[in-house]
Amino acid sequence: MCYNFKNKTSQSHPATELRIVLIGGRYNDFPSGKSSAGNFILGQNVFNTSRRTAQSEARQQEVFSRRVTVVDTPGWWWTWPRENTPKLDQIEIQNSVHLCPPGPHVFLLVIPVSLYFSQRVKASLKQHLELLNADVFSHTIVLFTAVDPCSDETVESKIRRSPVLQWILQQCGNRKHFLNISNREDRDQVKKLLEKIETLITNNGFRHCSVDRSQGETLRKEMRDLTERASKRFDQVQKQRNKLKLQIEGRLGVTLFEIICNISYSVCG
Ligand SMILES: Nc1nc2c(ncn2[C@@H]2O[C@H](COP(=O)(O)OP(=O)(O)OP(=O)(O)O)[C@@H](O)[C@H]2O)c(=O)[nH]1
Ligand SMILES: [Mg+2]
Repeated sequence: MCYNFKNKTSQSHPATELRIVLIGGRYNDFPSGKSSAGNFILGQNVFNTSRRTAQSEARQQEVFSRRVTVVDTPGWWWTWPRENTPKLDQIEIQNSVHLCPPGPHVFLLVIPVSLYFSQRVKASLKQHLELLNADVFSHTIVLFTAVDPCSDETVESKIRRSPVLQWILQQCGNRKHFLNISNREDRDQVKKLLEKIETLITNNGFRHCSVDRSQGETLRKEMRDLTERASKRFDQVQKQRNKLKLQIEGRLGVTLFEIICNISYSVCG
Protein backbone atom coordinates (compact mmCIF):
# COMPACT_ATOMS: atom_id res chain seq x y z
CA MET A 1 0.00 0.00 0.00
CA CYS A 2 1.51 3.28 -1.07
CA TYR A 3 -1.00 5.73 0.28
CA ASN A 4 -0.27 7.64 3.46
CA PHE A 5 -2.85 9.26 5.60
CA LYS A 6 -1.82 12.48 7.21
CA ASN A 7 -4.94 12.66 9.24
CA LYS A 8 -8.09 10.69 8.54
CA THR A 9 -10.29 13.49 9.82
CA SER A 10 -8.62 16.10 7.63
CA GLN A 11 -10.98 16.05 4.66
CA SER A 12 -9.28 18.92 2.83
CA HIS A 13 -6.07 17.05 2.02
CA PRO A 14 -6.02 13.47 3.27
CA ALA A 15 -3.01 12.45 1.15
CA THR A 16 0.54 13.40 1.96
CA GLU A 17 1.97 12.00 -1.24
CA LEU A 18 0.71 12.34 -4.80
CA ARG A 19 2.48 10.81 -7.77
CA ILE A 20 1.49 12.18 -11.15
CA VAL A 21 2.56 11.20 -14.69
CA LEU A 22 1.88 13.69 -17.49
CA ILE A 23 1.07 12.19 -20.89
CA GLY A 24 -0.06 13.54 -24.25
CA GLY A 25 0.73 14.07 -27.89
CA ARG A 26 1.43 16.82 -30.39
CA TYR A 27 0.21 18.10 -33.74
CA ASN A 28 2.95 19.56 -35.96
CA ASP A 29 4.33 22.47 -33.90
CA PHE A 30 1.47 22.33 -31.42
CA PRO A 31 2.57 20.51 -28.24
CA SER A 32 0.10 19.39 -25.61
CA GLY A 33 1.73 21.50 -22.90
CA LYS A 34 2.84 18.73 -20.53
CA SER A 35 6.03 20.41 -19.34
CA SER A 36 4.19 23.74 -18.91
CA ALA A 37 1.45 22.01 -16.92
CA GLY A 38 4.11 20.25 -14.78
CA ASN A 39 5.74 23.60 -13.98
CA PHE A 40 2.37 25.10 -13.15
CA ILE A 41 1.43 22.26 -10.81
CA LEU A 42 4.78 22.33 -8.97
CA GLY A 43 4.85 26.15 -8.94
CA GLN A 44 8.43 26.23 -10.33
CA ASN A 45 10.08 26.07 -13.74
CA VAL A 46 11.62 22.66 -13.29
CA PHE A 47 10.79 21.26 -16.75
CA ASN A 48 12.25 22.78 -19.91
CA THR A 49 9.52 24.16 -22.20
CA SER A 50 11.87 25.64 -24.80
CA ARG A 51 12.53 22.26 -26.41
CA ARG A 52 10.73 18.96 -26.73
CA THR A 53 11.04 16.54 -23.83
CA ALA A 54 13.22 13.65 -24.95
CA GLN A 55 13.51 11.81 -21.64
CA SER A 56 11.02 11.16 -18.88
CA GLU A 57 11.95 13.18 -15.80
CA ALA A 58 10.61 13.24 -12.25
CA ARG A 59 10.51 16.34 -10.03
CA GLN A 60 9.17 16.71 -6.52
CA GLN A 61 7.82 19.67 -4.61
CA GLU A 62 5.59 20.36 -1.65
CA VAL A 63 2.33 21.79 -2.98
CA PHE A 64 -0.57 22.69 -0.67
CA SER A 65 0.92 20.45 2.05
CA ARG A 66 1.17 17.44 -0.27
CA ARG A 67 4.45 15.89 -1.39
CA VAL A 68 3.81 16.01 -5.13
CA THR A 69 5.94 14.10 -7.63
CA VAL A 70 5.39 14.98 -11.28
CA VAL A 71 6.85 12.87 -14.09
CA ASP A 72 7.12 14.60 -17.46
CA THR A 73 7.29 12.42 -20.60
CA PRO A 74 8.02 12.76 -24.33
CA GLY A 75 4.93 13.41 -26.45
CA TRP A 76 3.82 11.27 -29.37
CA TRP A 77 2.03 12.44 -32.54
CA TRP A 78 -1.70 12.44 -31.76
CA THR A 79 -2.68 10.93 -35.11
CA TRP A 80 0.21 8.58 -35.82
CA PRO A 81 0.19 4.88 -35.00
CA ARG A 82 2.63 3.81 -32.29
CA GLU A 83 4.97 2.19 -34.80
CA ASN A 84 5.76 5.70 -36.06
CA THR A 85 6.86 6.85 -32.61
CA PRO A 86 10.66 6.47 -32.20
CA LYS A 87 11.59 3.39 -30.16
CA LEU A 88 13.51 5.49 -27.64
CA ASP A 89 10.43 7.71 -27.03
CA GLN A 90 8.31 4.59 -26.50
CA ILE A 91 10.81 3.27 -23.95
CA GLU A 92 10.89 6.66 -22.19
CA ILE A 93 7.08 6.71 -21.98
CA GLN A 94 7.11 3.16 -20.59
CA ASN A 95 9.82 4.08 -18.12
CA SER A 96 7.85 7.04 -16.71
CA VAL A 97 5.92 4.86 -14.26
CA HIS A 98 9.21 3.59 -12.81
CA LEU A 99 10.35 7.11 -11.95
CA CYS A 100 7.77 7.51 -9.17
CA PRO A 101 7.97 4.29 -7.16
CA PRO A 102 5.96 2.36 -6.13
CA GLY A 103 3.77 3.64 -9.02
CA PRO A 104 1.73 6.65 -10.13
CA HIS A 105 -1.60 7.54 -8.52
CA VAL A 106 -2.77 9.34 -11.61
CA PHE A 107 -2.05 10.01 -15.27
CA LEU A 108 -2.94 13.47 -16.50
CA LEU A 109 -3.76 13.32 -20.20
CA VAL A 110 -2.88 16.85 -21.31
CA ILE A 111 -5.03 18.23 -24.15
CA PRO A 112 -4.99 21.86 -25.37
CA VAL A 113 -8.53 23.20 -25.52
CA SER A 114 -7.97 24.71 -28.95
CA LEU A 115 -7.00 21.43 -30.60
CA TYR A 116 -9.35 19.69 -33.02
CA PHE A 117 -9.25 15.89 -32.66
CA SER A 118 -9.87 13.63 -35.67
CA GLN A 119 -11.00 9.99 -35.32
CA ARG A 120 -7.41 8.80 -35.90
CA VAL A 121 -6.51 10.06 -32.42
CA LYS A 122 -8.46 7.20 -30.79
CA ALA A 123 -6.36 4.32 -32.12
CA SER A 124 -3.11 6.20 -31.54
CA LEU A 125 -4.08 7.05 -27.96
CA LYS A 126 -5.03 3.43 -27.16
CA GLN A 127 -1.77 2.13 -28.64
CA HIS A 128 0.36 4.61 -26.73
CA LEU A 129 -1.44 4.03 -23.44
CA GLU A 130 -0.77 0.30 -23.82
CA LEU A 131 2.86 1.21 -23.21
CA LEU A 132 1.95 2.13 -19.65
CA ASN A 133 -0.43 -0.33 -18.09
CA ALA A 134 -3.54 -2.34 -18.80
CA ASP A 135 -5.91 -0.06 -16.89
CA VAL A 136 -4.46 3.42 -17.47
CA PHE A 137 -7.87 4.91 -18.26
CA SER A 138 -9.17 4.13 -14.77
CA HIS A 139 -6.29 6.18 -13.34
CA THR A 140 -6.55 9.07 -15.80
CA ILE A 141 -7.87 12.62 -15.57
CA VAL A 142 -8.10 14.67 -18.77
CA LEU A 143 -6.29 17.95 -18.22
CA PHE A 144 -7.48 20.60 -20.66
CA THR A 145 -5.01 23.45 -21.05
CA ALA A 146 -5.12 26.88 -22.61
CA VAL A 147 -2.75 29.81 -22.74
CA ASP A 148 -5.42 32.36 -23.61
CA PRO A 149 -8.34 33.27 -21.35
CA CYS A 150 -10.98 30.59 -21.70
CA SER A 151 -14.16 29.98 -19.73
CA ASP A 152 -15.49 26.65 -18.46
CA GLU A 153 -18.39 27.12 -20.88
CA THR A 154 -15.94 27.28 -23.83
CA VAL A 155 -14.38 24.00 -22.71
CA GLU A 156 -17.81 22.37 -22.32
CA SER A 157 -18.97 23.52 -25.75
CA LYS A 158 -15.73 22.25 -27.28
CA ILE A 159 -16.42 18.83 -25.72
CA ARG A 160 -20.05 18.86 -26.94
CA ARG A 161 -18.83 19.47 -30.50
CA SER A 162 -16.12 16.76 -30.44
CA PRO A 163 -17.16 13.07 -30.53
CA VAL A 164 -13.51 12.06 -30.01
CA LEU A 165 -13.18 14.16 -26.83
CA GLN A 166 -16.45 12.67 -25.61
CA TRP A 167 -15.06 9.18 -26.24
CA ILE A 168 -11.82 9.98 -24.37
CA LEU A 169 -13.74 11.40 -21.41
CA GLN A 170 -16.01 8.37 -21.36
CA GLN A 171 -12.92 6.10 -21.13
CA CYS A 172 -11.66 8.24 -18.24
CA GLY A 173 -14.91 8.14 -16.25
CA ASN A 174 -15.63 11.73 -17.29
CA ARG A 175 -12.81 13.01 -15.04
CA LYS A 176 -11.50 16.32 -16.29
CA HIS A 177 -9.91 19.55 -15.14
CA PHE A 178 -9.19 22.82 -16.88
CA LEU A 179 -5.90 24.66 -16.39
CA ASN A 180 -5.21 28.11 -17.78
CA ILE A 181 -1.42 27.90 -17.88
CA SER A 182 -0.90 31.58 -18.57
CA ASN A 183 -2.54 32.49 -15.27
CA ARG A 184 0.14 31.07 -12.96
CA GLU A 185 -0.93 33.36 -10.12
CA ASP A 186 -4.21 31.48 -9.79
CA ARG A 187 -3.00 28.60 -7.59
CA ASP A 188 -6.59 27.70 -6.82
CA GLN A 189 -6.64 25.89 -10.19
CA VAL A 190 -3.89 23.58 -8.89
CA LYS A 191 -5.54 23.10 -5.50
CA LYS A 192 -8.76 21.98 -7.19
CA LEU A 193 -6.80 19.61 -9.43
CA LEU A 194 -5.08 18.01 -6.42
CA GLU A 195 -8.50 17.56 -4.80
CA LYS A 196 -9.80 15.83 -7.92
CA ILE A 197 -6.74 13.54 -7.88
CA GLU A 198 -7.45 12.66 -4.26
CA THR A 199 -11.07 11.86 -5.08
CA LEU A 200 -9.85 9.54 -7.85
CA ILE A 201 -7.45 7.81 -5.44
CA THR A 202 -10.24 7.32 -2.93
CA ASN A 203 -12.55 5.93 -5.62
CA ASN A 204 -9.78 3.57 -6.76
CA GLY A 205 -9.63 2.09 -3.24
CA PHE A 206 -6.36 3.95 -2.49
CA ARG A 207 -4.54 1.81 -5.05
CA HIS A 208 -1.89 3.32 -7.23
CA CYS A 209 -1.33 2.08 -10.75
CA SER A 210 0.47 -1.26 -10.58
CA VAL A 211 3.98 -1.32 -11.94
CA ASP A 212 6.01 -4.35 -12.96
CA ARG A 213 9.41 -3.76 -11.33
CA SER A 214 11.21 -6.35 -13.47
CA GLN A 215 10.04 -4.40 -16.53
CA GLY A 216 11.94 -1.39 -15.13
CA GLU A 217 15.21 -3.37 -15.21
CA THR A 218 14.54 -4.57 -18.78
CA LEU A 219 13.75 -1.02 -19.90
CA ARG A 220 16.91 0.42 -18.40
CA LYS A 221 18.96 -2.27 -20.18
CA GLU A 222 17.13 -1.58 -23.47
CA MET A 223 17.86 2.15 -23.07
CA ARG A 224 21.56 1.48 -22.37
CA ASP A 225 21.79 -0.80 -25.43
CA LEU A 226 20.03 1.70 -27.69
CA THR A 227 22.20 4.58 -26.46
CA GLU A 228 25.38 2.51 -26.94
CA ARG A 229 24.33 1.49 -30.45
CA ALA A 230 23.49 5.11 -31.31
CA SER A 231 26.85 6.30 -29.97
CA LYS A 232 28.70 3.59 -31.98
CA ARG A 233 26.81 4.59 -35.13
CA PHE A 234 27.71 8.23 -34.46
CA ASP A 235 31.43 7.31 -34.14
CA GLN A 236 31.28 5.30 -37.38
CA VAL A 237 29.65 8.17 -39.26
CA GLN A 238 32.27 10.61 -37.88
CA LYS A 239 35.09 8.29 -39.02
CA GLN A 240 33.57 7.93 -42.49
CA ARG A 241 33.15 11.71 -42.75
CA ASN A 242 36.77 12.33 -41.78
CA LYS A 243 37.95 9.68 -44.28
CA LEU A 244 35.88 11.24 -47.07
CA LYS A 245 37.13 14.72 -46.14
CA LEU A 246 40.75 13.55 -46.36
CA GLN A 247 40.06 11.88 -49.71
CA ILE A 248 38.40 15.02 -51.10
CA GLU A 249 41.19 17.24 -49.75
CA GLY A 250 43.80 14.88 -51.24
CA ARG A 251 41.96 14.81 -54.57
CA LEU A 252 41.66 18.62 -54.52
CA GLY A 253 45.38 18.90 -53.79
CA VAL A 254 46.19 16.71 -56.83
CA THR A 255 43.82 18.69 -59.04
CA LEU A 256 45.31 22.02 -57.87
CA PHE A 257 48.81 20.70 -58.53
CA GLU A 258 47.75 19.65 -62.07
CA ILE A 259 46.18 23.06 -62.71
CA ILE A 260 49.33 24.92 -61.50
CA CYS A 261 51.56 22.68 -63.70
CA ASN A 262 49.34 23.33 -66.71
CA ILE A 263 49.42 27.09 -66.12
CA SER A 264 53.22 27.16 -65.69
CA TYR A 265 53.61 25.02 -68.82
CA SER A 266 51.46 27.35 -70.94
CA VAL A 267 53.15 30.50 -69.51
CA CYS A 268 56.74 29.23 -69.82
CA GLY A 269 56.05 27.58 -73.13
N1 LIG B 1 -1.01 28.10 -27.98
C1 LIG B 1 -0.74 27.23 -27.01
N2 LIG B 1 0.53 27.08 -26.63
C2 LIG B 1 0.81 26.21 -25.65
C3 LIG B 1 -0.18 25.43 -25.01
N3 LIG B 1 0.42 24.65 -24.09
C4 LIG B 1 1.75 24.94 -24.14
N4 LIG B 1 1.98 25.88 -25.05
C5 LIG B 1 3.27 26.49 -25.37
O1 LIG B 1 4.02 25.60 -26.17
C6 LIG B 1 5.38 25.58 -25.75
C7 LIG B 1 5.83 24.17 -25.44
O2 LIG B 1 5.01 23.63 -24.42
P1 LIG B 1 5.47 22.38 -23.53
O3 LIG B 1 4.78 22.49 -22.22
O4 LIG B 1 6.94 22.27 -23.52
O5 LIG B 1 4.85 21.19 -24.37
P2 LIG B 1 5.12 19.63 -24.18
O6 LIG B 1 3.81 18.94 -24.22
O7 LIG B 1 5.93 19.41 -22.97
O8 LIG B 1 5.93 19.28 -25.51
P3 LIG B 1 6.89 18.00 -25.75
O9 LIG B 1 7.89 17.95 -24.65
O10 LIG B 1 7.52 18.31 -27.08
O11 LIG B 1 6.03 16.79 -25.83
C8 LIG B 1 5.48 26.49 -24.54
O12 LIG B 1 6.06 27.70 -24.95
C9 LIG B 1 4.07 26.69 -24.09
O13 LIG B 1 3.86 27.99 -23.55
C10 LIG B 1 -1.54 25.62 -25.41
O14 LIG B 1 -2.49 25.02 -24.90
N5 LIG B 1 -1.77 26.55 -26.42
MG1 LIG C 1 7.83 18.67 -22.75
